[in-house]
Amino acid sequence: SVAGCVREEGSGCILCRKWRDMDWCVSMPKIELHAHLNGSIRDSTLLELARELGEKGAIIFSDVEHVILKSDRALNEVFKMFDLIHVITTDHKTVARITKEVIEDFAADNVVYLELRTTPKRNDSKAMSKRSYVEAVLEGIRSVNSVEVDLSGELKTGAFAHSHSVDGLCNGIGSKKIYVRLLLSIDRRETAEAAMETVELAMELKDFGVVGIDLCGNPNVGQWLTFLPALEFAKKQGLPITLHCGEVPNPVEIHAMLDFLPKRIGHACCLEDEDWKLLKRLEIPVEICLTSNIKTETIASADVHHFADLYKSNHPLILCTDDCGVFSTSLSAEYALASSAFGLGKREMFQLAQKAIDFIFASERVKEDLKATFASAHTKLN
Ligand code: 6MZ
Repeated sequence: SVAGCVREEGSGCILCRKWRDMDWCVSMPKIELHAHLNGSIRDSTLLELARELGEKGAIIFSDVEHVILKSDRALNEVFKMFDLIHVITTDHKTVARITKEVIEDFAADNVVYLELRTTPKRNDSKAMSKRSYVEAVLEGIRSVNSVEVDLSGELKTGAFAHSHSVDGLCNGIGSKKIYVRLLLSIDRRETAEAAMETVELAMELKDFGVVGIDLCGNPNVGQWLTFLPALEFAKKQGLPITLHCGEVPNPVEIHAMLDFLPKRIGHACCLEDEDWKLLKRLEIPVEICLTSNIKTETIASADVHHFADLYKSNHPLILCTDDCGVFSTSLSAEYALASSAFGLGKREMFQLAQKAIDFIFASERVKEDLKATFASAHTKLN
């Protein structure tokens, strides 16, 4: 039982039951396909880095402390928060550090395959190019030593940590392993040239863990046509693409995005009837970010979320976190939320998590490995 245990006739204590459900969601292997690196930073790390910058006089710590700790933010405020985070995480060493921690946190939550996305950033004052930024991210991935990391088939074995309560559950051999792949994001504030540079970089790093391209950023900024040449080039080169689509109402853009036939889309909050029909006909998988959509007030509440309709229609969808730092969530918490809001039982949650294998951008070999991981976890969990 948990602190504050409340006895309830027949079904036991609600708090204990919630606690047990969350525990079960943690113990289940999961696949994360929509997570932004700079949105997934631990609050404690952000505060520590901000305090250091404050001591150097670069920022005023007391001004940013409450901004970091705030958890409910409307959509436009979220992008201001990202500007602040980017000031805090500018140099190569910090980029590597946050990457390492983000992977450790997803692994601790029993995420067995993580497609982490991030925007390669050029910053002349830090001698940072888009390429050196991504190299710092790769360095961070390679420095993880609390869990076995598979980055592009290149296996890095560290000292396995068994300190997490869920260790050993997901691959059935008593140790933990996480596949990490990268998506390079194009930010909607960028120029057509910068977008093309990101795609070229992704092509160069295809053998080093980069598996695709994302278009993200403030949906009220930028024009679809600016990014189209770079995205078409990526498609021609065989790079899978996912688009943030319909985070705000923009019928013309939403239609153009669906016509582009991306491999997946993220959010899909503000589609009109015609777009839903098209989306379903094209069977484009949707990355669903419940907490993010609710906290940014893109969707009023879980019970009116399009998850319900898509799930009922058997449309391909994947539960994701978006920004687990900014929105104080975890992938397990997203499953627990889906379970309570839409009445999903353990069997349904497991099937939903397992189905995500079909939509990853990594190779068939990885898909086969993940199928084995889920099969083994299925035996243990049931
Ligand atoms: C659109 C988002 C986002 O790339 O610096 N990002 N873009 N909608 C969202 N919903 C809330 N959440 C995050 O990670 C931070 C960047 O990810 C995008 C924004 O462009 C943000 O600057 P990286 O690692």
